[in-house]
Amino acid sequence: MSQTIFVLNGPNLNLLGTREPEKYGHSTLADVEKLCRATAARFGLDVDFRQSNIEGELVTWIQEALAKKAVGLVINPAGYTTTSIAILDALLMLKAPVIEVHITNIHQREEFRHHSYVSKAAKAVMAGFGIDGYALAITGIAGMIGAKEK
Ligand code: CA2
Repeated sequence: MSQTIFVLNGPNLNLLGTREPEKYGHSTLADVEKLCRATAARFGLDVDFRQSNIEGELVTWIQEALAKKAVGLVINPAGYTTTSIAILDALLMLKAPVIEVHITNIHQREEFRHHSYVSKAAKAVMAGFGIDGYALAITGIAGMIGAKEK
């Protein structure tokens, strides 16, 4: 049976690579998806990769990850990081490891970006590695679930 990691991306990340490259780099979200698929494939894992600008849609997808028995979930909640108790509540229902990813180091930025509700449900947080943070998160999940490199 296939083992799937959900990779969810929050608001505005559909525009990655088109604005503020000095902060976020030049890679697009399609590049991030490719990187996630390639990293997961090394461990024989599948990726379900999605982006939404709508909080409730992200909540529904987290519930879907639970229903479909995803082996892990990577989330860059973007602007919902600091506001969304609904996303936190959904993530708290998952038994599978949740990894929070931020492309930038949120702790080096404005004070309002420092507090994350999502961190309460995260096994680990990657911040400041650029898009490599997604690959590191997937490698981390592979280790946590005992998936061996093929
Ligand atoms: O560093 C991250 O990954 C963030 O989650 C990105 C969010 C920001 O609100 C968080 O504080 C940190 C912003 C995502 C904006 O998406 C972009 C759109 C166009 C170009 C670059 C980023």
